[in-house]
Amino acid sequence: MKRRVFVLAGLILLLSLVMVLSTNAQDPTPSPTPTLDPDLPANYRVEQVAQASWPIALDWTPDGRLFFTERFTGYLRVINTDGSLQTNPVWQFPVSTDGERGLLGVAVSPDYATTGYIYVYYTRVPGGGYTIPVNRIVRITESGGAGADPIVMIDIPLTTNNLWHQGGNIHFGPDGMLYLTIGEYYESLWAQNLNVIPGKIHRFQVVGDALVAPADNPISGNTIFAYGLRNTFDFDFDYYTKTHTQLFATDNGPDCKDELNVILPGGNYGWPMDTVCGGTATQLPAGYVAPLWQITPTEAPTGVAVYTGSQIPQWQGQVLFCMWKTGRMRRAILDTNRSFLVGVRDIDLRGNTCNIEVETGPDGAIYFTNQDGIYRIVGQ
Ligand SMILES: [Ca+2]
Ligand SMILES: [Ca+2]
Repeated sequence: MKRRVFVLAGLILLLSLVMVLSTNAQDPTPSPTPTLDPDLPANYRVEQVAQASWPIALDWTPDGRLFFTERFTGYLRVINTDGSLQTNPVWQFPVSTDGERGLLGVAVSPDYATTGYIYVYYTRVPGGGYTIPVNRIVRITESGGAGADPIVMIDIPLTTNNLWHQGGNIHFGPDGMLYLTIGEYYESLWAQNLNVIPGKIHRFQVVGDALVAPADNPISGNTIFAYGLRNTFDFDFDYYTKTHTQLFATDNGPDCKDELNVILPGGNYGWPMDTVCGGTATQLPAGYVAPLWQITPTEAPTGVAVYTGSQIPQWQGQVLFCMWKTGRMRRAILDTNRSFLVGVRDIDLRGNTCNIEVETGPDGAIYFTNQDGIYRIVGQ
């Protein structure tokens, strides 16, 4: 038995080496790396942090409290440092939840300690001058578990038909800028149209109560950071490069080719030209960046986190991502230059599923969510 394991391990190593040599981030048709048996070191377990209804996104304040968004209730909620879930929501947003809309992203401001600012991204029900729903970023001021003073930072109008591909996550980068993922609203050509907001990752500078294009954005005077994206749900920054200017993001394929991408400033990720199901793309756009990894059949990748924690040190720097349809959590293993994929492995979640979000917590643990709650992987 042991011998068979060794032979298998040898084959896997050989296959991994072949993949290292043949997979290139610039290769327009990278081959999927095989996914191996799920793993998690034996001395780790998964515990539920809190029951919650569709927790979409997580972020922590410097004092260690965990804030999260609930898609359908419109509640921004908080878990205190003693682990107790505060009964009253911090704030309730008036959400439209048709299709893939709802209360989606949350990001604690880098200057939270002095301002109390927390940002969210949600789909507002008609009202406030709109006869149809609108996606927007709003900032509230939080103190003692209660919100106040909502300020609308940006509105991104929808049409009645734009039910799908809302994207929806916001995060502050190590550069202090606010990044947003937004799907193409199911209008595929919008992903290539630099005059519309959907189908992109945007990079904003917060100036007072406004979001503006930073002077060093890849397209002068434009908030677009990367484009050609179909429905990127989440992303995280590569804390293992000196500049942190690359980030990792999932993208949802149509009937084929889900992607994990390395997002570079100004990159064109090719949707819809690069994804021909059952055929080969013939006309790739200028500046095209091929995915780091693809998978068919689709599983709809969702949350992403570059693992920076201390609890599973051997996984530091690996890119964790979750799959909506299958509930799998995967880890992408990169080479030391952070540009080649060495392999992708499933993580054994001990019978739990990660359908929505994954993050590194301030305690160094891996946090993840599904429709029923928030969980974390901890040592025994
Ligand atoms: Ca693509
Ligand atoms: Ca995440």
